[in-house]
Amino acid sequence: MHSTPRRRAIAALMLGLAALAAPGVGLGQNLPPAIHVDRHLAAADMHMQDGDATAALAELDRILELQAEHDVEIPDGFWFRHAQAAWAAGDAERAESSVIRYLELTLQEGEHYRAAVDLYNEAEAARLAEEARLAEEARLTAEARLAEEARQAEEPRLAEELRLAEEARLAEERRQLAATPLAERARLEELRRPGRVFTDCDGCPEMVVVPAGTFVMGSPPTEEGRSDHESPRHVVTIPAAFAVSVYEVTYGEWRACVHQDECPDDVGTLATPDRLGIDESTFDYPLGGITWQEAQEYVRWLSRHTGQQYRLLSEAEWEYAARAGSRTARYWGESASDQCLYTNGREADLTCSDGYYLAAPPGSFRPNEFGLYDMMGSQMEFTQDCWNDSYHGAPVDGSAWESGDCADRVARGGFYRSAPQRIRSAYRVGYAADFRETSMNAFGIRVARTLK
Ligand SMILES: [Ca+2]
Ligand SMILES: [Ca+2]
Repeated sequence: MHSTPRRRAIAALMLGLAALAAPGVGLGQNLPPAIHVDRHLAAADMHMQDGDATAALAELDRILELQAEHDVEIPDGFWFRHAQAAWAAGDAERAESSVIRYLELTLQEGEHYRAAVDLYNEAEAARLAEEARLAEEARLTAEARLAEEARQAEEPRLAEELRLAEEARLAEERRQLAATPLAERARLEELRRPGRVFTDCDGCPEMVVVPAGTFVMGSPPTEEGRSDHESPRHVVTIPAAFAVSVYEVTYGEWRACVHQDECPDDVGTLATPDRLGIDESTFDYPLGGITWQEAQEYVRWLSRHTGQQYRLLSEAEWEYAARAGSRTARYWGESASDQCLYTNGREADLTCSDGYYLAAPPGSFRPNEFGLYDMMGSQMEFTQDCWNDSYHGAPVDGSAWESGDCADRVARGGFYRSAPQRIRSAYRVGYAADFRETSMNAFGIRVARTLK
């Protein structure tokens, strides 16, 4: 582009304007630097009054530049004002170093001595807290990276084990089928038809057939809220379909056993029909406050009463039934955010409301893919298994683990006062077999039936 006289005139004008606009240059450039120091001090005061500490700090920093360029004297109290501005601007590190400069220069003689000591303490505490926060953040990041590496390292092995286990299960199923007479085969097929719902007596729990299958038990190292009790992850085969009670056992169902003098009458003190506002004649809410031993009495009675094999679920069966094909932390997904659609839990840590502080009637929320309600939340459910600290040596055929710490039994699923990290498919906890939780009636029963 050619430069015309007009263009040259405009360029000269712009240069002149730029020179006028540059601080410290132009009209005031011949003034002594000390006057500019006073100007910046005044501007800093104004910004502080306006609540703009960042702008105030920038003005005070200009004074430091002037000192470096022209060796002007730093005014009295400068470092205290600098520290105050830095503190107000959220820069605790600079606030601390500036207030130290102030105290070094003035010792105990400074006009702002007391306030400076206070600011020093505050800034130091803030810096230490920030350092601790950063260290914790770095630790968590490193931990998360290691967990992710561990998860990725075990995924291929688990996938291969799962494939082989499923193949073996199907081969065994075909072998058994071939060895079964035709009429018997038809009876078994109907008996074990997944999703079939039945009741074995008036007042017995409603049952649903859960299919045979294979699954990965335990939580991945990356799962939020997990504990080491939930590892190592391992593949479990559930060799045959079995039935699981659709809901947790209710007070009404328990009363049927009580009426025959085979179950104790004195369980459950908190979630009474009166307190829950439920019609007392129905007793239609989850039984709570029972011991593992009483749960055994109930399934023994149910077996005698119906002539069928009722029992508690093994821990592996429980997790298989709860997951219902899902591999996420919860059967509705990875996060707790949808919990209120699926169960009754403690709402304090959630962003949703499930509408129940105490127990909720069965069927108040959505079931999982197997048609089971409240596997998690509502009542904590005892399983048959003895407590073991980890899954090292755990059975992989779906049977109950009857060795280990057998004074304690495994309970699953969390309950209506549990925090979200306990309302996960893999969460497990051990309680004494004779422990009765009376403050919140926290333990209930879900039953299983063998299908033969
Ligand atoms: Ca609730
Ligand atoms: Ca439950």
